[in-house]
Amino acid sequence: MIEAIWQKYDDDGNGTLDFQETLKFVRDIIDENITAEAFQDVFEEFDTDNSGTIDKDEIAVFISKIEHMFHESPGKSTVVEHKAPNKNNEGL
Ligand SMILES: [Ca+2]
Ligand SMILES: [Ca+2]
Repeated sequence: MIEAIWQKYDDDGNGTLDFQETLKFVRDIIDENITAEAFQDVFEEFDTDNSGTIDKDEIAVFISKIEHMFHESPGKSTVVEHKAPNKNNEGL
């Protein structure tokens, strides 16, 4: 997954995502209307070594937190939304 992100968003191919590249990624997957100002704080939070770029270790943390934001289930990984018994084998 991370490799795919890099291929898509590391525009200059230098192996890290700079602010603009990361912003593009975030706009695509989280919030297309997020402002650069609003994202600045997020970027700095995840740029844990303060290099000014996001490397693959940093994006891994980022993604895990994003996923947590999206699936706000408290800790349980077993998500069974469709409890209805599959009576007639239709629908899949
Ligand atoms: Ca780059
Ligand atoms: Ca960094």
